[in-house]
Amino acid sequence: MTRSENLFKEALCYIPGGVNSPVRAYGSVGMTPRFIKKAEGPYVIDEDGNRYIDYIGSWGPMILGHNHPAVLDAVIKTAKDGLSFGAATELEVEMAEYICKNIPSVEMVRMVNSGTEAVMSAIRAARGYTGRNKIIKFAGCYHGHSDAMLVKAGSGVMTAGIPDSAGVPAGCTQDTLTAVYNDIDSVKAIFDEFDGQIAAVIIEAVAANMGVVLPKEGFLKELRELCTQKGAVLIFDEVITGFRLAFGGAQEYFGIQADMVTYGKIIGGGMPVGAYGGKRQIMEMVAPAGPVYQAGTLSGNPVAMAAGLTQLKLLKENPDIYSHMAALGEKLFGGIKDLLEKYERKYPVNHAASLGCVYFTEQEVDNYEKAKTSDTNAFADYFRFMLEHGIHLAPSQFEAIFLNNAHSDETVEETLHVMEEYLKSRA
Ligand code: KE4
Repeated sequence: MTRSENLFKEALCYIPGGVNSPVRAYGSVGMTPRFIKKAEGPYVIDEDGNRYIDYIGSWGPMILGHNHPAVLDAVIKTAKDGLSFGAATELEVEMAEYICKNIPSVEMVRMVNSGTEAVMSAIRAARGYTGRNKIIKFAGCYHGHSDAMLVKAGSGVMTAGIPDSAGVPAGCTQDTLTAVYNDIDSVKAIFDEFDGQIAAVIIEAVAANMGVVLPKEGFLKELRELCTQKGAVLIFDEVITGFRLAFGGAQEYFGIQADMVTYGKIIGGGMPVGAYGGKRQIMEMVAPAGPVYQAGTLSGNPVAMAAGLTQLKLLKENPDIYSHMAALGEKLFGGIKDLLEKYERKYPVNHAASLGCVYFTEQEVDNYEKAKTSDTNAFADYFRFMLEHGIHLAPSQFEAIFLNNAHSDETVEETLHVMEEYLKSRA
């Protein structure tokens, strides 16, 4: 048995499903999950010494590549002064100021410890600010695992085919209404039915938890106008897209300003960090400034702030990182499209900047229902081949390929070579 197999056997005795997050269990691809020992740049190395070109990147945080020396140094240096105080620190102020000065729509921001916590808190603030209860989300979008968001969610919920989730009382989801991604009429219908009751609309401006689905031309603009007209808070969940699609995230990439934004992943540099922010009049509802309660023992942890701030500063000071990743995105996803055409596979490839995916279905995918037509067994076969040939992809059709700045023409060419070997072997 390999070390990964042994470790998984042991893990299954002590951790539900053997993992601390469901998608890591490789459930939908029918393999033993690889236990990763270390990582460097574009690579991860598993416990058996196998090296892979990595396209998970910890699900987005490792945008500079794994173990960037400057981020690592900042963590070590800060840790030497103490790991956590449960008191205010200068680093928290620096992080908050940095985000507010660089993201035009964010006038105030609160740090938390995960994307889930960021979304849960943003929704509570929006409800407190508007005095309304209903929330609109989109089928296939994933906004973390807080009760109210586990309705037609993407990511691991979609991967596991869990209709929603056990343990979530109807009372927690009765105010969560689901619209169809890219269908503005489905949003208008909900606003008409629940006129005056909608506190917020939350969306992934590029949906990256049902595979990758891009907003149709004009969709986000219409959503912005509708929320303004109805007095509903527009929340961009930028846990994935934040500081990835551009330094200013989806708001910059699409030129649309949300009322609130949630962050995670990249702003932590690999450490557990989330944040939510937006207009001052909304954020001043949050305790202790206002009546919306939210708290966290490790929120704004200095070591995590040091990692995140170092990463954000490197991204801002080196804008060519974004053009580099965009070019690699064109090379990788364009190359995959060319190969699929060469081997007469009519699978769509969706991508935006450094995010993308191949759908194992023969129709364009612009929403949840179409994403669900994918042949997940065919995906699993592709995943296994790629992994066995040194390419570490997300173990689910309903996740994204994450490029990072440590990838290169060489790693992309190697990936395309393996992809062609796969297509050739299944021709
Ligand atoms: P976390 O609580 O996992 O930090 O963030 C939740 C979240 C919120 N919003 C969006 C748009 C997200 O993509 C996520 C989490 N992303 C998944 C990847 N699809 C995390 C991977 C996992 O669950 O293990």
